Amino acid sequence: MKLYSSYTSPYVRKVRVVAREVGIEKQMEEIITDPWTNEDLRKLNPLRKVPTLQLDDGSVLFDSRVIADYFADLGNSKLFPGRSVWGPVKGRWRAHGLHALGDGLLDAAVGTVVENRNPPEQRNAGTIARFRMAIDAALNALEKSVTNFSAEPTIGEIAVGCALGYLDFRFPDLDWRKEHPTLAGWYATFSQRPSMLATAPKAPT
Ligand SMILES: N[C@@H](CCC(=O)N[C@@H](CS)C(=O)NCC(=O)O)C(=O)O
Repeated sequence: MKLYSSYTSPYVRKVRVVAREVGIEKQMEEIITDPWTNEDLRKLNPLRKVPTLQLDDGSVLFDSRVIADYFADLGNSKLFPGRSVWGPVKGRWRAHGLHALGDGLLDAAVGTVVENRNPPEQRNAGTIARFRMAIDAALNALEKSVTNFSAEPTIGEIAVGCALGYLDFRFPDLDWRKEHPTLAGWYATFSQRPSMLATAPKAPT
């Protein structure tokens, strides 16, 4: 299978981390592409985004949530706590809720980066302020809930780890650790996992 990816996308990083956590990373070939300019990517994914996964039978999966779930299935892992005949597996909604919060933090951070690529006179200050409020509130919510994080990571912890890594990569002046010391302590350990070390973002493009 082929993973259309980039070295800097945090959504791609999330699926790369999952692939390594569940041990299927050698089954995929990575094709580095620029989703902003590669119109051929749209033939696979009408949204022209990375990550996009093409399976060996030619079928295509996107976005990162779907690809990560697919990888977890392939690796027969419990990263996405599911359902049993007795109902939701313990921790199911905590993990999925944390995944949504991590992705939402990413959406606000990536949205800010994209907005700031516009010439200064075209940037929307209101949009940037709205994203900033979401980033700050998400960090505060994570600081409150980090003591409930699972010691054995789920997709929720992975999404949060990738989001914090992205803040360090693109917002080095944010200093989020100062106001969120417990989260910072968790991330100091989480970021040393082999899957995180192997997928650290490369220089900004
Ligand atoms: N919700 C999507 C977001 C993916 C996404 O926005 N990827 C960015 C790179 S960070 C992209 O490909 N952007 C190209 C575009 O928006 O045209 C996911 O989780 O996969």
